[in-house]
Amino acid sequence: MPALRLENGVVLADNAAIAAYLEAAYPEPPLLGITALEKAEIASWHWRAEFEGLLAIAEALRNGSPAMANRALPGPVNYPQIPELAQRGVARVQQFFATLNEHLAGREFIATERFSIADITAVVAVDFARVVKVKPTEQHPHLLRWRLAVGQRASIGG
Ligand SMILES: N[C@@H](CCC(=O)N[C@@H](CS)C(=O)NCC(=O)O)C(=O)O
Repeated sequence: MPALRLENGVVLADNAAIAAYLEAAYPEPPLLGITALEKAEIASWHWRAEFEGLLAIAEALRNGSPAMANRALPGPVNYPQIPELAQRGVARVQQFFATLNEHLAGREFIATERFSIADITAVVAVDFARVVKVKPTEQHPHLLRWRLAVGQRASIGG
């Protein structure tokens, strides 16, 4: 997961490939930035949401959940869980929440002045973190305000 099957039968099976395809096929509204600097800023925060957010959650979940026994990494090869990585993953998710909260102080969006793929991936990470029992609290007022605002969009929800 994920996978997108196109009308011509081609299956895109990577998030990065799907995002690149959708932006090229449907450029309005732009989600990857317009100017060179916007593209760089969005790519940078998108990378952080994936690596510091989603991969930290995956580290915690895949190394801690009995349902993921022997599935510590995705893909065709089985890898055993390392319990210490589950603990480290939770700590990394908490750090990611703190980083996002600090970054969002006085900002409407994660990157640039417009909604972008960085907001989409960050929402997914913040919401998905509940599977490892990490949720935004009153310690994250800027993160909560941003989550409420982007949740007004029909494509995201509260
Ligand atoms: N190449 C994919 C990998 C995504 C990925 O790691 N997906 C995980 C969870 S969403 C998965 O497929 N897990 C199934 C498994 O572990 O067998 C991408 O970057 O989009």
